[in-house]
Amino acid sequence: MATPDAPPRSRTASRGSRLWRPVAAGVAAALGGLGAAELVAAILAPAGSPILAVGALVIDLVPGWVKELVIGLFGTGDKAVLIVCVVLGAFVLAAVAGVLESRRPPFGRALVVAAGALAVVAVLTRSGAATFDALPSVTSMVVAAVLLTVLTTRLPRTIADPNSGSSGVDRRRFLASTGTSAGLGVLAVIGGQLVSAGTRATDAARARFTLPAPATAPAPIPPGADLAIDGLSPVITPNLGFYRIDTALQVPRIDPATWTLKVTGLVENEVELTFAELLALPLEESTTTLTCVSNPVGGDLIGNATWLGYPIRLLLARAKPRPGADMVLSRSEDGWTASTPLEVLTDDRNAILAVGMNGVPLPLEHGYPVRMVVPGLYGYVSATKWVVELNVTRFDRESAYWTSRGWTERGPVKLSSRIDVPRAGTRAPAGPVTVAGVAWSQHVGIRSVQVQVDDGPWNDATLADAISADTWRQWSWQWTAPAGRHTIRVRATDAAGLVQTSVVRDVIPDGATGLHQVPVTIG
Ligand SMILES: Nc1nc2c(c(=O)[nH]1)N[C@H]1C(S)=C(S)[C@@H](COP(=O)(O)O)O[C@H]1N2
Ligand SMILES: [Mo]
Repeated sequence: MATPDAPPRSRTASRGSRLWRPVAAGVAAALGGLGAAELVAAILAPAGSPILAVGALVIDLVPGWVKELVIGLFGTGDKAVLIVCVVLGAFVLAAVAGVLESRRPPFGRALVVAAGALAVVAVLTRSGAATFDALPSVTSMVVAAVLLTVLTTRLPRTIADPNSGSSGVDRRRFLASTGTSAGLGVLAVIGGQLVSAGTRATDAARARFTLPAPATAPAPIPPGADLAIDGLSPVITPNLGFYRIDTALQVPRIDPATWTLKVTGLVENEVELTFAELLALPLEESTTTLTCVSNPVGGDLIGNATWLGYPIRLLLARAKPRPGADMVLSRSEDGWTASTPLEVLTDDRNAILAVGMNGVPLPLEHGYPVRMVVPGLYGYVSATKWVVELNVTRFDRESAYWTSRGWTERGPVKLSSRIDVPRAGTRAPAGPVTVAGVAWSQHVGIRSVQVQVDDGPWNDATLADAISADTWRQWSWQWTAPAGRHTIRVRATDAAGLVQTSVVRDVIPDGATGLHQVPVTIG
């Protein structure tokens, strides 16, 4: 009696599993891909999470009433709901991809690639996105496509014929690989969350921390220091536009509550300072232009900021360097080192342990909670970010990260100048053209700037007011431009009378030289 019912029932069952398995394969592939993406995002490209980017894109695209509805229904849980929806959406697509791939390969893979491309678009259309931020999405696309291919080829062949043998082995193999992919994906998501939790905690600590006021009123920046010319670098570089150079693949996340700075080595007294102790010291504000030795002529690896910090010379005075010491090897939390001449850290310049940058706590990528800022030296021998140790030592005993890699032991900044406007390749009508830029020779100062057109005479530029010898100085020159192709060239003279050299040298081993020149077409 039961026999007539059996065939239809088994057909239903097999149709069920026919769908169930490719769906599982698709979802497992998606989990593997998304997990890989979240891990890569957490470690390498925090702005690159495809899930968050697609979520943000959805926020931008959905009509206002949907947003209101979701906020009305879920309140502050709206973001979580959005993320769950994006993930569910990804799973639905993945399920479809699984079925497609098992029936009409390679259409499943094509769908995965299309979804990956959508994620890339979502990531790259976020404001401030860099090309690199696409890495997690591309990773997820590749991982998901590969997993999908592997898993669908492992679908038990017995589905087509439930009565043929060896179904158990196939099924187990399929379940094992699907389960492994899904499980690794989930683990990767969790790993990514753990990694980014560190960043969030540091961000939160930084947000809670208010900078102490400077102990003495800082010298005001003269209003005439900024010529406010369109296209000319502002005299103070905003933190967001400040160049960033370091070897840290992942920005060190330091809990200021546990941060300490140790002064060690050839000293009478080893000193250890906590963050709270540092903040309680009289801090001072000073404006210093930071430059990278890798800055090519005309390059933008230079920025000027107002730093709040404590003079290193006062800390060293407490530690009392022993006779014979001539260098301080500063070390960052991630092991990077810089060797700075002891005399530069003990003379009267504003070499500081900085905690503030342009009125806010140091941004994470600029050294939070504490970095060094030393006027007059390139960053590689002075500007240690995330600093945790000052080891007083000797140049003949120790070398630092870059000085043991072919860069010179001492790195004073070279006198240099740059044309900001007009930009290279500008076309402008004949007549008045404003030529403007910046010139620098930190801790020496700029005396004059001159501009030359083609092989003509050198013309004196107008200088903006100097903030101090430790900062760059804006300049401008009014040019009555005749029609034709021209080359504009700039050179500076420092406060000691040294004229910037026209000899062209590469950045390695101690900084580029040569004159910045800009070709323009007039008429
Ligand atoms: N910990 C650490 N500090 C560092 C570096 C680094 O790689 N690691 N790079 C240095 C170099 S080469 C320069 S030019 C400056 C750049 O500082 P900024 O990224 O704040 O502009 O930081 C210096 N401090
Ligand atoms: Mo640098």
